[in-house]
Amino acid sequence: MKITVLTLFPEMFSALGASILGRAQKEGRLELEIVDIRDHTDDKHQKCDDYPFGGGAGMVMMAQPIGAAIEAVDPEHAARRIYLSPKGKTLRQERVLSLCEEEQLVLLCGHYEGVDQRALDLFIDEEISIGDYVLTGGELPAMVLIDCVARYLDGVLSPRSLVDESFSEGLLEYPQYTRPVEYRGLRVPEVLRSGNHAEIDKWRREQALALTQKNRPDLLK
Ligand code: 4FL
Repeated sequence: MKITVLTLFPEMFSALGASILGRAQKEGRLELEIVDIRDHTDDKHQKCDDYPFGGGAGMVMMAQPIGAAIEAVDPEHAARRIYLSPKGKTLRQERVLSLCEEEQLVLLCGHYEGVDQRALDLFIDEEISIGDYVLTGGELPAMVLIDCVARYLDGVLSPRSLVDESFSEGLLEYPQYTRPVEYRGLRVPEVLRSGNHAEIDKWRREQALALTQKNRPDLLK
């Protein structure tokens, strides 16, 4: 999959060279292109934001540099074009899975008080929020989306972890333990060392259900 990010802060994306995402890129399953919106401005001072018509606090990102950047990276509109925005539909795992089917994504990161609506009307397919909070910009949400999608690209994640994820079907994950058997007086639950896989599955389901009831009762409805 190819993901193009349009941002005023390209240096923020250096984090994506690390870990599993770095490997996915080296092995060619993920291609990341980070584009500086400022490189596409017509303005002689490279201005990309301006005061809002109608007044109000803060600045608005101008349509022209965004339009020029998008048309430069995706001239045929081959990509799914997404604007990361607190006004979008909240990202859920089902949407992550369906986005994995796309060959190409363009992610627009907003800043300041928002983006000129005409840039969204003309160039964006969909707005996605990563949660009900406001950040300084769309860069971290874009990285969250990239991370969610990348772990499903072939080989990024072991198949075993994917199986276990669906095993807990809509519930929160059960608690995990590794060696040693005792740490600061706390022991690994005996059932997990019993070798009885029916009992282990039963225990994990009960734990997952109890945890979901406690922290996310909305998921049980
Ligand atoms: C985007 C917040 C997506 C949550 C400020 C600019 C945001 C955001 N999800 N806050 N963009």
